[in-house]
Amino acid sequence: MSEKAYYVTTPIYYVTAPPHIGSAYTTVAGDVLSRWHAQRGERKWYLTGTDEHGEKVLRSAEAQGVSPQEWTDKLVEEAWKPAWVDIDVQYDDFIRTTEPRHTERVREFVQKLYDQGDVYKGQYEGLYCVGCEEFKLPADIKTAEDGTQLCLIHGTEVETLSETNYFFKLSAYADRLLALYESQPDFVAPTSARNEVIAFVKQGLQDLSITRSTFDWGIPVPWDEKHVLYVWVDALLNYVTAAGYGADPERFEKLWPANVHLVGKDILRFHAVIWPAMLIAAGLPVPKQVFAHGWLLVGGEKMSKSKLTAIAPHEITDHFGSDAFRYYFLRTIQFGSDGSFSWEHLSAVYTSELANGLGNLASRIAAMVGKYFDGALPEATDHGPAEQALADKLAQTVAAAEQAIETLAFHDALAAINDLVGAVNGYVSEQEPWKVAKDESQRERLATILYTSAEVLRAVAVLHNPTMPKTSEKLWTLLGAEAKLGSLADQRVQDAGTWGQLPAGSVLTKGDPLFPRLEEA
Ligand code: ME8
Repeated sequence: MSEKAYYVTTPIYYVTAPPHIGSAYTTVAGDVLSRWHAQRGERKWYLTGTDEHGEKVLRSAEAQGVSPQEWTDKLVEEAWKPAWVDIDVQYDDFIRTTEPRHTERVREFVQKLYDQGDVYKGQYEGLYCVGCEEFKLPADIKTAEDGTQLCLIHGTEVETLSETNYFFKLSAYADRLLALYESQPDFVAPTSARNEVIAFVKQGLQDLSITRSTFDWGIPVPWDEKHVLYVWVDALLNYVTAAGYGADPERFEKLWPANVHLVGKDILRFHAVIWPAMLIAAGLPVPKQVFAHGWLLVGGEKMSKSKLTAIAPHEITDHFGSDAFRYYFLRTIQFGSDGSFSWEHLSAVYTSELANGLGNLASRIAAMVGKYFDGALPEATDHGPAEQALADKLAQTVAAAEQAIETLAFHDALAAINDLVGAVNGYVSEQEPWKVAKDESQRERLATILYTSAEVLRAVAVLHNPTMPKTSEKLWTLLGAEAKLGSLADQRVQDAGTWGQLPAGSVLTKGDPLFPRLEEA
């Protein structure tokens, strides 16, 4: 393995409670992206994990009356990893910040910054939100009617800290950060996030307190063990420690720099300001991109564990299955914007696009090939303008989907594929194969209609495989494609638009519906 892998990461999540669909949203996006690159035949590496130090996790463990290590061990194994199985996420690595492979490298990293004079001792006086684990600026705070100061994100009261801590000279990196945003224009995406970050850095940066001394649940600071590292410095380093930084140079070279860090917009500044500054200070390359997506909202506010508005992923997958979950969130919310979840909307999209759209089309085609051709796909000997229009549409769809994924516009890619399915449904309605079948002299037309429809479904299976792997496998089986074309995993997205790949003679079988109707589920 010498070639650089496409390396995609999610935030590492605080283990204070089981995951909800907000954390699942980022994790699905990362999984689809990494599977898409695998489907292109590229090497890829998908990292997720858990952020286990800091006051927030400590307090949640204390509330349970257990040690933070016991608490995180239990939640990771019993809640987090199983949730990723529920939504069919295949990560290549799962890092926990309490693992020695992480803590040891983190200590080396900060020692390096200290030795080279980027860290000094000082006094922190200011506000802190434990929910964000963030030192807050006046602009991040709102004042309630009774005068309490509230975090804009959590709506909870911020705390006043007065601590002697070690500081990282973040302010010295503002110019280098601005130069980075200039020379690497895609470093922060989408554009709204980029503009926000640039405006923030242009105001000037304050040095960052990188240690805490009022509790001990964290990585001890190597030169002064009365302090633990600030949880965000610890957490951000997961992206390099998991990739072998300081431990496995060969592996590090194949993975770093990451192609994209997927993050929610709540943690954009950490990733687009503090993180590149830390990397520049250490002489390491910065990631190619930090992409900030929006929030899943409930009643207009960010869904969150602390506000009890959390929905567990399995509540949805139990009824709709993991593929519908994956499809729904990426299809209906523009990646980069906020979106609201509702059961009614999910049911409506499931029924119209999945059950009645793709599912019904596949079963109708398989049923007609069964009925009129004993299940063996006939040859298309009468390929005319209507068929060519679909072949052209397929090629355009592949190009559009590829381009959309390139910019992480999952919603556009899935819209294009859904549109293609709609076009085949329209074609079948217009061509009325069930009527054509009544006329023996029209056998070639009938054969052509069914071949054409099945051939587009062949490509749909490939295009949907990263998003809906279980359904795509079922579709591949329904089409009898494996016998002649090999496994679905070996099909290449970029070749999916080449017409005429599904061989005549493939044996179609109707099987169970791809998407059971909701009343049957
Ligand atoms: O911030 N809508 O962890 P976290 C969309 N440990 N995405 C959401 C969401 C919502 N309602 N709620 C959470 C942390 N997310 C740190 C990260 S990384 C070095 C350390 C997603 O458990 C979104 O990706 O609070 C958000 O950025 C992340 O979960 C925050 O997870």
